[in-house]
Amino acid sequence: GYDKTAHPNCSAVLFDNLDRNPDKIAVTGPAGTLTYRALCAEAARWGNAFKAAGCQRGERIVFFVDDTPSYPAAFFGAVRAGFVPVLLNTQATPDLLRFFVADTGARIALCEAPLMAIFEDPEMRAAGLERVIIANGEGPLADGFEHAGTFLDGQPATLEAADTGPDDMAFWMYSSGSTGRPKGIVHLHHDMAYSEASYGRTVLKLEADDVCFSVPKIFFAYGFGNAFTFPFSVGATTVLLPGRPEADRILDMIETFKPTVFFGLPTLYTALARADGVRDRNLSSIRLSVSAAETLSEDVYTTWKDLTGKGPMEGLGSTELLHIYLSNTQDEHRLGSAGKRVPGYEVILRDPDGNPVGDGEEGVMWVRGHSSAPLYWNRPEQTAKTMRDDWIYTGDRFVEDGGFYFFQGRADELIKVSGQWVWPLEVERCLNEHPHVQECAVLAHQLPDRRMTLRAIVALRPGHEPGDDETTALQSFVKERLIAYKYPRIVEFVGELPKTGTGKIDRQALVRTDGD
Ligand code: 3SK
Repeated sequence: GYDKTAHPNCSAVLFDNLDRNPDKIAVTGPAGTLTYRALCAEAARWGNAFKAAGCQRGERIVFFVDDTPSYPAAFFGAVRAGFVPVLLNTQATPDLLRFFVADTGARIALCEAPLMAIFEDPEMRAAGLERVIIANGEGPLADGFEHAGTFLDGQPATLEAADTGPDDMAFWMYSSGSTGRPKGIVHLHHDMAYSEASYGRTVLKLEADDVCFSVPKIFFAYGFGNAFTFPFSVGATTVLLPGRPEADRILDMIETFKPTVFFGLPTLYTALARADGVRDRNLSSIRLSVSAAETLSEDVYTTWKDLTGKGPMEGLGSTELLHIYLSNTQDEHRLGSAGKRVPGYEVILRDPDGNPVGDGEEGVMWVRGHSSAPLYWNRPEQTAKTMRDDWIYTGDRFVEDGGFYFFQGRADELIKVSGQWVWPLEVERCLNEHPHVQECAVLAHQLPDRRMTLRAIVALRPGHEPGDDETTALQSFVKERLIAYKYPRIVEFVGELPKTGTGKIDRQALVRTDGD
């Protein structure tokens, strides 16, 4: 029963609550609490302020902000007025940020106060940026910068939605870009409503009295759905936490704000499951936990189940599709799988020639559904490669068993070691099962003589020391569990693996340090 014409402007996801339950708490957390009435009023002021700043329909505004109530206020205000927020990873380097400003053509940026130095770079101005609005700050500012309070001063607290249509551009996010520059992923006004009608309604099934807490940040499509689309669509509450997601802080937040639905990533569940004193914490408010993006180890799944009564419900999505299209459910769960097709999405596994694979055979996943981005901004070649007709080529390899899909690695990751094919992910999963391993990544590594081999980067659990004995033990473990030639010839030990701004293991950073 999804009719996209019913969704001409995605600010309705928030503003529909004015008729439904205006005095309910929409957002809460250490940076403040707002009811739906107050949040819509703030959003209207933001939309009016962007209009007063001369923004034109479809104009991009870059958002370089953390998870506080200012984020939904500015986001929903901008889209309601017909402007296009671009949600940026706040860990972007100055070079990347300059690229984002130039690529979006933004004149106006919204920036979290502690991050503002990055916008002082004169090249940002050269790229066309005129004004930087500082969220959650105070004190004197340089020319071209102004505090949100000044920007919003005197703006009316009501705003009619612009006459956008369901297929108009609403907001962008950037791909993390495993090769080359990130790509601007353009989402349309009806896309949020579609992810709510599919994953939201058929898998999550939130109620108005739910309290959602997404540790993955709003700029990440997963966090955006968890913190905005799903809770606001049913009038629930969302907990927003700015700053670094350290395990102790997250556990404190759970005890203080008592979320009923908790969203994380495998790296986070691993850190929480192994955090000191976690068994003494009160996690009883959580009725449902969700994990996405990468596969959770059995050990962490089981520990989280012991701690909260239920293991995380695993799913997989993409920024191109806006949210999750494969998921386990509370009733149907297979450990280690990304789950079944979410109603509303079609999935198909194809061989490299584009033909559907036979039953039980491995293939690359293609996905189709109405929340898919129609294009990458200004990137016709990449658009043609990924968005074919209305299908999205994911580049992820899967096998299907009884409707459940099992991730097998990326289509471009297969390497030949000693003349035989190996998927680094298979070795990584094996090492993760070793009782001394806290977390690890396994990468292809080219030796000086151009032969390929495997390099494992391993963080050990407390109480275990890096060294030759540990290296031999890990290599033997792989040889015994898999097959001899798959063992990692190189094992490096680190205290902790680097993470991307979205909380995944930062494989690019590991590749960059390769050979150091
Ligand atoms: O990585 C994922 O699984 C994911 C899930 C939801 C939305 C976006 C992404 C990338």
